[in-house]
Amino acid sequence: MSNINNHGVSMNNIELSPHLQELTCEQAAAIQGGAKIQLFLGANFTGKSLLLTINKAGLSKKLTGQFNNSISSAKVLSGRWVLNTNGDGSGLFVEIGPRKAQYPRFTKVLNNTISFVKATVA
Ligand SMILES: [Ca+2]
Repeated sequence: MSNINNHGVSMNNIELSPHLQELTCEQAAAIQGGAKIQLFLGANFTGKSLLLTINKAGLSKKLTGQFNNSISSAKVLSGRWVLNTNGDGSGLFVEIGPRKAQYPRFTKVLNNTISFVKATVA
């Protein structure tokens, strides 16, 4: 976790509020109370959604039922997350976050394929 701030910006569009800029990712997430993500069945944050909260980095959840292989957009509310296409945490993946970031439309290989989510920073 010590090198988290050396990660480059990936596919996200991060907006930092001025009072948070001096905090590390871990500190900011702790203040907000764990890692939170909202997963949507439809693009542009439409359809049924699943709100997940993980309070410890490294913990994960396998998506089941209607949410397995059906996610098309996501909002990271806090923390940093890895989304995988296989239910065992393998396969293609994308790392999103930290903190607030919105992904209105997953790209082709990630759309309707996500089966596993893990908080890498809680
Ligand atoms: Ca899958």
